[in-house]
Amino acid sequence: MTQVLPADRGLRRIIGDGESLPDGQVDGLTPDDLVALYRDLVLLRTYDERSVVYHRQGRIGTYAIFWNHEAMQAGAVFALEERDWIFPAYRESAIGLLRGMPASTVLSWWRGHPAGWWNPEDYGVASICVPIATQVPHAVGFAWGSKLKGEDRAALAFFGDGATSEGAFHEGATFAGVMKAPVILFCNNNQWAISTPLSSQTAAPTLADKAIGYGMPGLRVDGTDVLAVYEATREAVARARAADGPTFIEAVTYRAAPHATADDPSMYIDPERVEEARENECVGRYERYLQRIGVLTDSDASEIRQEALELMRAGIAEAEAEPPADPALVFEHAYADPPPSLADDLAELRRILGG
Ligand SMILES: Cc1ncc(C[n+]2csc(CCOP(=O)(O)OP(=O)(O)O)c2C)c(N)n1
Ligand SMILES: [Mg+2]
Repeated sequence: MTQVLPADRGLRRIIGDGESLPDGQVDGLTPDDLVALYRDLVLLRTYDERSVVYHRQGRIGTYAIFWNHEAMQAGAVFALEERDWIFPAYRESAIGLLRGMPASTVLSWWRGHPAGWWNPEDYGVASICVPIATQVPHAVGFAWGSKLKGEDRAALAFFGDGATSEGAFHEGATFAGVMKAPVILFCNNNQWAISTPLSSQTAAPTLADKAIGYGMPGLRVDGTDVLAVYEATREAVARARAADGPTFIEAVTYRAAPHATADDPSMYIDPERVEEARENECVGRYERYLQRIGVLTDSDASEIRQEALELMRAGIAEAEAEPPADPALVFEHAYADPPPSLADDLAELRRILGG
């Protein structure tokens, strides 16, 4: 039986600060890999920044901003193979872009349009879960099922610090440990669950400490260091492939943007911490690292940014070109035998929409 040790409380870090903190490196990553990872970060950052603008222009609905979460998302996905599945929450809504999903699909999701629905099998990306932590048991069940079928697949569930207080997280993590499911439980600890701080969420010194209770290793990384995230996830994937079971990763950051476009964090957040997080934001931090080690020039960087911007412009144009959805869809798929009152509700909706 593998011995599970308490989590190391120190934060794993690879990227230095260009001054007193030296840069490290990750074995096995070529210069092309390093640039590919940068491309992923820029794609996510551009998606996120454009989405906030599109929201303000009334072109998408309420949007969960993930600014400064890109390193956790891109670093973790980079450690997976195509056959491995990703189980996102709303904070990782654009994760499919890293698997070739069109930007218009994700934008349509935020427009509440059925063109935003995808077949998870096409991308190895499950549906976005908004109910907190519900994707954890989905990922664990998927991973355990894959193991029973003798497939060599891992699953990775993304969730937040707040999710670790939910029953669904506890059930999923317990199951994963007992069944030795090949799953990675990836917690983006941004230290807030809307306005609830981490200190109200748990009395545990770290979230990674929870892992020992489920019989799995807990790794703790700097969530704004894409290379540290990648390396930790790669270790977790190796454990999953070696039939050693699940791993819990706590990636620590500080939420540098509102919870969502409908939130006003000035009521509760510490502006100095936000300022500090914005100065140390993950895309710029990685860009400076790549420039220090001579892998990225300014013109490469601006070309990559331009490409991402064009992809987004094309994506929103495509999403907006979709014909309006039939309002009846709101009522479909809810009941096998719909109650008669739904017909009245639909008629009222059609009247309001003028259809
Ligand atoms: C089961 C459930 N309860 C409450 C909510 C309302 N809610 C939406 S986001 C959120 C905070 C979640 O925080 P965290 O897990 O830290 O994720 P983050 O938003 O910080 O990425 C809550 C409580 C919900 N969506 N689902
Ligand atoms: Mg959180």
